[in-house]
Amino acid sequence: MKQTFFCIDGHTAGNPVRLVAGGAPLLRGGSMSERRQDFIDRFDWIRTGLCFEPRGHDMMSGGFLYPPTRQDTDAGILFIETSGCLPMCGHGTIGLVTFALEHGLLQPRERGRARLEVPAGLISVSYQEDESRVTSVSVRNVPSYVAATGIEVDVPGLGPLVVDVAYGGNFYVIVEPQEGYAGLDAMGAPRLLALSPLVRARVQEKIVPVHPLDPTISGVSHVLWADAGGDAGHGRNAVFYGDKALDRSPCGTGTSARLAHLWSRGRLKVGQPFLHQSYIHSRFTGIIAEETDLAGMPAIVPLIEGSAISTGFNTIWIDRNDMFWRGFQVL
Ligand code: PYC
Repeated sequence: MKQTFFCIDGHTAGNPVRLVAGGAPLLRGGSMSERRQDFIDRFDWIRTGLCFEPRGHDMMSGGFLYPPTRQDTDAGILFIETSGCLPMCGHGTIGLVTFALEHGLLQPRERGRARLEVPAGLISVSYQEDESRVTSVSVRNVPSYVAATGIEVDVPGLGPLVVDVAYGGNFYVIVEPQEGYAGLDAMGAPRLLALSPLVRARVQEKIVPVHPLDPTISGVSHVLWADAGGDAGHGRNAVFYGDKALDRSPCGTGTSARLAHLWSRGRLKVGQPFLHQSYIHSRFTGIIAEETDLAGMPAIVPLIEGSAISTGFNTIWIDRNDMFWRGFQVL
């Protein structure tokens, strides 16, 4: 038996986005968080089949659009990625919304804006378009906050580090330059890839953050190596996710977590633009739209702006006779 998926492939600021426009399974649940749990329980093979080799690769990321579960939203998004089904993905949202609008798969009630449900909560997007393309998307993300500070870890091959944990739709370890970490270029991609799982594991031994409103969102999943931006921006970062992925984009949920982190330290104010570069120097602009309260905790509402490019249609089938129908990773 084959199951066929009609996809629009592309990238947001260099990181892959695969919009699965046909072939989405029917999901149970009254919210995207419940649908995410149902997908994880019954259909995770679709994620691994489409994201892992041989149909995907270490960085593969994407999602499905679903009908909304509420009357006041335009659509729901379920994210899939090599690391799992994320509660929220910023570069994914920018890409999925861009491709869906360009191909008439998303038709918001109000031109230029859409309200969307994601597993992490409600978000909204505003977008700019010319005759044939969506030229930029700004995501008003879920409330973001700092979950823990001053965590001391001893990382084999690196030594002691002091790190913080912040939430921007996923929980991030944030590593700022310090004695053991002189910055992105001093470290280089191969060392970032080798050290990040160790940093994440050491932090996971010390803290398991849980979202105050949704206990299904828990645990530190991503590592954000922060750096100064140089002449071209206010900051640069490299985000590690899954087992072998270094985000090619500046990472939307990572940038959200970083905005909350800088704000909590008094280094960024509401309304102040933060031009954030990725490891490969692609860019998002982050801005704190407002301060808020999340279950009694000080938090911010981030806006993340960027753009995406589609690269083609991709009809993929998963054939149960293929010994690699679930996909594989080489770790
Ligand atoms: O843009 O939020 C993001 C993201 C998460 C993982 C990779 N990119």
